[in-house]
Amino acid sequence: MNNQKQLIDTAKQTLINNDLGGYTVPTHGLYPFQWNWDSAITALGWMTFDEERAWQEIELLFSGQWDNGMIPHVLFHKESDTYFPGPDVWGSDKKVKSTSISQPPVLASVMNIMFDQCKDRALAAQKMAEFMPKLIAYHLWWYRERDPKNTGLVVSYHPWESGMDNSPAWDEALAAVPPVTWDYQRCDTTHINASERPHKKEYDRFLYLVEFFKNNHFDSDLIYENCPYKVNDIGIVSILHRASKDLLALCDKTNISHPSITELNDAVALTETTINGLWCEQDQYFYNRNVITGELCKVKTSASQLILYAGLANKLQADILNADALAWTQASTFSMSSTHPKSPLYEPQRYWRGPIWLHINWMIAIGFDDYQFTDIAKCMKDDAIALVNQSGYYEYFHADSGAGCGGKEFSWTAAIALYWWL
Ligand code: 9WN
Repeated sequence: MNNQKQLIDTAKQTLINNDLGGYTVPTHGLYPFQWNWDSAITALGWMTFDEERAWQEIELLFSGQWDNGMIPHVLFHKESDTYFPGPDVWGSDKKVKSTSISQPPVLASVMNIMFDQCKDRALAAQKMAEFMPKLIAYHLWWYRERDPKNTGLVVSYHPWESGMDNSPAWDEALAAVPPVTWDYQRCDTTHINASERPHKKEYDRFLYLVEFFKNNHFDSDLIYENCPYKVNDIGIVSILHRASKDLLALCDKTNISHPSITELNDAVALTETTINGLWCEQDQYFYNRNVITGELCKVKTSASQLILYAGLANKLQADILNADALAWTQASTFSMSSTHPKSPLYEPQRYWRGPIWLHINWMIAIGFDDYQFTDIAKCMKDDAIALVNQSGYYEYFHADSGAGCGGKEFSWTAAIALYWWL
């Protein structure tokens, strides 16, 4: 058992060690660039001991924003040969080299927390004035480019965009994507045991999609029409929904008037009326949907619990999710595993097919707390603390043994510890 001071010092030192001069890599070697949602979460950790540095993290993230408003999922600020695929494969043609997809947009929710909690009010006000138009442009991009038919449910084009890369929820939709036919050399399995990473068959399709975006010149209309992989990702829908509400709250708090505020309000209202398209009456559960087939992806992953974080479940649905989650926590030693332990697709060590991810559980716990289900929220937090105490700041954790998996000295795990409970 570590003492509190040791844990805090190690968490801070993890962020400091992973700082590449204004942005924080998730971990050295395995992920040597700036990732979108990692950086947002990591800013919360920086905020607890260096507010200026926390704002800088966000500034660097905005530095890679595309003209159409998208904030890419990876910014390749500096070259590195320890990661694949790099900017050449993505066909990056922007000033800051980047990927051509985004990631779960938790940024506005993080900025809302930072605006409320930062002690240096002058700095917070100055940063907000600078960042708000960019943040609004990012959210407008999601609704305009990813929901051109106004369904209320944005689409995602790549499992990497979900941030939950090899989640079993994507298996069926991804199987319809052709594999690439060229040879390539992965780097991830040189850093990490292959049993904790996606299979080649998934990488073959991940790369096909990357090429597809490049071959279509990143043209949103063409990609929307022809992409062989299109899903309503419940994680992205939920995180975007809460973030849009936080963004609107930020506009109020900072007295920012913007011509698009009505558009954002409308988008939020629309999602509230259409979210039940992802509710399966038979299974009494929210699922992702394969937009190409119109079918729900009926695999139980914890991403669906983010619906509470979004505030999108009605009372009955929330009660059902709570009862379900209580049983879920009993099914593995630690909670909440990313795939239900009783699912035949559960693999407790393989990346997004079972392990526990603390930044996701932090969001899920907020959702349960918001709905007054405090027992489950407390259980998730206690288990998160136990995992770090046992294994340290790993990328993710084996839900049964509690062993640390994936990358070591991981930024978002350290940041979540600093912000959530230390
Ligand atoms: C691809 C950085 C990222 C996270 C994702 C996680 C993993 C990348 C990879 O690492 O994805 O984006 O190469 O495996 O799945 O959520 O943002 O930590």
